[in-house]
Amino acid sequence: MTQRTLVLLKPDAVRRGLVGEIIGRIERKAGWQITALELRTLDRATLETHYGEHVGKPFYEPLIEFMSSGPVVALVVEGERVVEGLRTLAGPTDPIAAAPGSIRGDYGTIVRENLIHASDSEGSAERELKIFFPGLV
Ligand code: 3AN
Repeated sequence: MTQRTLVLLKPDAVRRGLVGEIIGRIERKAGWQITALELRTLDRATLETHYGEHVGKPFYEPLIEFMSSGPVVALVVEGERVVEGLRTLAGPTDPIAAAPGSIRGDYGTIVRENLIHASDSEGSAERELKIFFPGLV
């Protein structure tokens, strides 16, 4: 089943020079394709739309601050079961609980700075792709 998903390489991944490493892992999955890619600094309005479900949670403000602290790399990835596949590649939210071999498990320590965002369902992917790549058909 071909799908598409939104991936954000967060400011910690860019600052630490892990963009190539992470994109390489995505590229090496057979049949997956990167169909859009951009380095950009996110404004507050974009982040508030993206993270709307977390408004009011204690980690919300620090999350918005962190996500706007430097450029991110936004990507669209397409391919076989790519929504579920990228969540597996990323690992669970808490990098200490994430298995070695996953991106968060290999490179992360704290929950906020967990390197990568990947849409959590096909519905979220469509919603998030409209926010970050509104020109996409
Ligand atoms: P995921 O990115 O694994 O889907 P979400 O959507 O629950 O996780 O959370 C979005 C982002 O909010 C996470 N990637 C992380 O940066 C941050 N976050 C989530 N839960 C916490 C928490 N308990 N403490 C600090 N930051 C958090």
